[in-house]
Amino acid sequence: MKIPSQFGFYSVLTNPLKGYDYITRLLVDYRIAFVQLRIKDGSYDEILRTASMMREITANSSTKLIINDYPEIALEIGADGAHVGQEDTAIEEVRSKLGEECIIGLSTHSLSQCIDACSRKPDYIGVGPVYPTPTKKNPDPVLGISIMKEMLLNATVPAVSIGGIDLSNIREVLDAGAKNFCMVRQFTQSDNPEQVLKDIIKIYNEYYSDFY
Ligand code: 3NM
Repeated sequence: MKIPSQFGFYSVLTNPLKGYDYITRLLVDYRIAFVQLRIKDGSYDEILRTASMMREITANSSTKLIINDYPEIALEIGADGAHVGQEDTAIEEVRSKLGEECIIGLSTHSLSQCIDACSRKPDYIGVGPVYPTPTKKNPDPVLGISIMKEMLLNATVPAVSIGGIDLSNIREVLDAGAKNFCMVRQFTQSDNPEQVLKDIIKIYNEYYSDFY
């Protein structure tokens, strides 16, 4: 397997308050396994420039860089991987463009999508939204903890829980067996993201001692 089944915090960045460069450096310093660039309303050039800058920061680090929605940018800047949604370019096409070495993630929003996605052999799947989220423009119906749990039990590739997860409910997500999670808004929109990151790590280490 290209990536471990347990990698903890997977950070997705959309308009981070402190800037893409600051947050990416922070994630590298704390050895966070993944940083995903997810710009929904930028021009191709802006996304390309931001992605290149993040590539420089993550190069030779243990933090893998994933580009959301733009596999061609992932290819151009030599990112570690690409993430696609259910409506985006089919994973088979992305795989043939980016090659076997590339990490490819696929979002799933129901048990049937989870089972179908796993059969198409992404390197990991997203499972969400676990809770209501204002971060995504047209979010799929909320899964809740019990459907998330069912999806995690049925996933045959590494899975990362996403959607509405914050410091107030992360223990519920971990209690249900999630080993990997995203927390977009609370982390990226904080004026003290380092403190949020420390809090995330502290809680995660309560469940998986000395993971970080
Ligand atoms: N994907 P926050 S939910 C980017 O359901 C994204 O696949 C989702 O942001 C999915 O942590 C989501 O701020 C937004 O709720 C997550």
